[in-house]
Amino acid sequence: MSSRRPLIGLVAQHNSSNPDQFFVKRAYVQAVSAAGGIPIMIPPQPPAQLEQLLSRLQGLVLTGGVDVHPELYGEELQPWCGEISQVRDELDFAAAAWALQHDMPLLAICRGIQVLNVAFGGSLYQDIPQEVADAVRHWQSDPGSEGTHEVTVHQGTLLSSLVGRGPLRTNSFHHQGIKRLGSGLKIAATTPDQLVEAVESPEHRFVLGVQWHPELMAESCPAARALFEGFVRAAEGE
Ligand SMILES: [Mn+2]
Repeated sequence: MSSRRPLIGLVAQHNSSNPDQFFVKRAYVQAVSAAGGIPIMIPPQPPAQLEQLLSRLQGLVLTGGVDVHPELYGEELQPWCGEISQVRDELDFAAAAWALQHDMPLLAICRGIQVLNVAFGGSLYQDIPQEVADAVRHWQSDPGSEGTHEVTVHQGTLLSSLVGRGPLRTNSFHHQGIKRLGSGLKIAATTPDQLVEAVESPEHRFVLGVQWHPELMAESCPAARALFEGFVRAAEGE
């Protein structure tokens, strides 16, 4: 670990049902700190100011949260789409675009992988139980520290270099998922129902999205820790 820890931006979470609050869940903060980074919350702010803030960071985490508005991937809003925050959408897509343009290490978690996919021109299922036949259970009632479905890690990927090639047991708290893969993204992991659970961008130094929540498993699972450690190492190389 370098003596000067990299600054890692955590995109603030926001729910339209509680619009006066920006927040970041504790587990993201703890996982980034434990991996050697300094976590900083990035709230919404004017675009030029946001860019100034991002330019001082060494890595970006797209955190979990509410659903992406389907108009951002060219589809009609369906009744089974969940809560949406326009404030959150604007912040996430602006921050993601900046990170991709400047090749800043980016770790995209849950909602984050969905934002990443849409930023690359892909689309989403608005509700997996409605739109995917024979899907495995992607919304668990067990605690987030426990894995409930198996994920196949594709060989020759950044993900496999971090966690190994064997299958992972991951938690699952999502009702949406990747439908059409964004152009330029590579699939790094799938569930037995063929849902995409991880993507990465080979054009960038470190752009990785996972559909599960490694921050909730970081204390108990070495493979979850390895994602944050690899990400912070990449940020140290900035
Ligand atoms: Mn899942």
